[in-house]
Amino acid sequence: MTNTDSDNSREWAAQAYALLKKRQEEQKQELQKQEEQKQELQKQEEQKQEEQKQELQKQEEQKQELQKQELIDNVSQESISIQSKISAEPELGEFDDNFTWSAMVLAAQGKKINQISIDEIDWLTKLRKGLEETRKGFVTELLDKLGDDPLTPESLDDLETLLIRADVGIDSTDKVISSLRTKLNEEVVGAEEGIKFLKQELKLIIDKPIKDSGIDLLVPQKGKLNVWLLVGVNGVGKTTTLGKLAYLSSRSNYKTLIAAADTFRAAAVEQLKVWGERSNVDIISNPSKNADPAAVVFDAINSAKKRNVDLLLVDTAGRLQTKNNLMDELAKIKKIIDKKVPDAIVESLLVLDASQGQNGLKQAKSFAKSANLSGAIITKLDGTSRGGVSLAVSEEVNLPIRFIGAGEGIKDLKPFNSFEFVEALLADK
Ligand SMILES: Nc1nc2c(ncn2[C@@H]2O[C@H](COP(=O)(O)OP(=O)(O)OP(=O)(O)O)[C@@H](O)[C@H]2O)c(=O)[nH]1
Ligand SMILES: [Mg+2]
Repeated sequence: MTNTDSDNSREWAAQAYALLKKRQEEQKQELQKQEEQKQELQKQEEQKQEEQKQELQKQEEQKQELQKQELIDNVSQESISIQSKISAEPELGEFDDNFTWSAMVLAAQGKKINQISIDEIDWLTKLRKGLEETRKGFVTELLDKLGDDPLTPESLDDLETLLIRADVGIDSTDKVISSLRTKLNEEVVGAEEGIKFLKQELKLIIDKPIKDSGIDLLVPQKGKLNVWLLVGVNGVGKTTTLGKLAYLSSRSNYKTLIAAADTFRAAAVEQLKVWGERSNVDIISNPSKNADPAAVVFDAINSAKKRNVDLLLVDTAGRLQTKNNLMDELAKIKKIIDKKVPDAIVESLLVLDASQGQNGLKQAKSFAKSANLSGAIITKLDGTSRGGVSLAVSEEVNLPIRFIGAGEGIKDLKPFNSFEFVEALLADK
């Protein structure tokens, strides 16, 4: 964005802010009314639960019974903590630098004032804040080094080091640096122009696998069963991401169903239930211990067919006894889907934790070899200094990034937008 663009956009942002503020005040009154009703209902529910609990306690005679109760308490405590993470609604913050930057990014994509929402501003603010750590060791240092002087071969060496340090990966870094070198040989490149060129180059890298896939934005195809498998090693955010996807999908009026195919971890189904309730999506699970994940998927497909489901989201285990088991299990799940619904549109989405940097990239490569992946979802972009790994995933594993997550809330996942990502990665503050 140039200076003149910035001035116009600031004015634009101020108008947008005033409009959103007014809209929010009206909504607040309505929300307060709803909140009071909700609290009243909750009070009644709590009373009912308290009565039920007392009744249950009376029946507890044996020690075994007491232990069972303890287990239930543990699970519901976990549920409460997940519930509190996922229910935060965005509020219009101050008219500050965050707002202005977010509004400018929206304006640069052709959005009109009355088309923007607090949700979008909130998301972009989160993304920019989330990538702050990555930027700190990168853009800030780069701008300091460049000053207002034109780029030199030495500043390209500095840039090379900084890109590698931000986990952008060797291949992507080589590509960007050699394009810049060619440009430098042809003309004088000022600092601002250099950054603009860098943004373009990074965007090209991220966009390539997306373009190659022929699908710009991954959405369920209507009239067919779409099955999205969420795969990845343990703890990367598969279940959380699935919960956020269920919310996005049901809110966009796709008939959605969840298959709880992580039968390895005991609390996985309970964790999913909380997300399912929050997004109003049903879950197919098998309560028996060590149930076969492929059998859960089998049941879920039957149910999805009966209910005319658009999107079936499948949660899978991240940890099994060995890595081979994990791959075998995924293959078995795939086989069941192919056999039962050969015309289903299947997406195998690798969930990657950005904070794992190059380690995550290694995981991606080994999954890509055996799991026939069709896309990636990058999570935990909030507060990591390794956000650059997204570029390495695009360049070195050739996977289109489909969604990104930057927080534990239900709304903290959005379809991937390469323009917004690169703007946030190279924002100048
Ligand atoms: N900060 C942050 N935390 C996240 C994000 N996504 C997930 N988490 C957290 O990461 C932790 C692990 O998330 P899960 O969704 O349980 O991960 P998983 O891959 O399903 O884990 P397993 O089922 O054990 O393999 C939880 O504490 C989540 O709240 C994110 O985008 N940002
Ligand atoms: Mg999980």
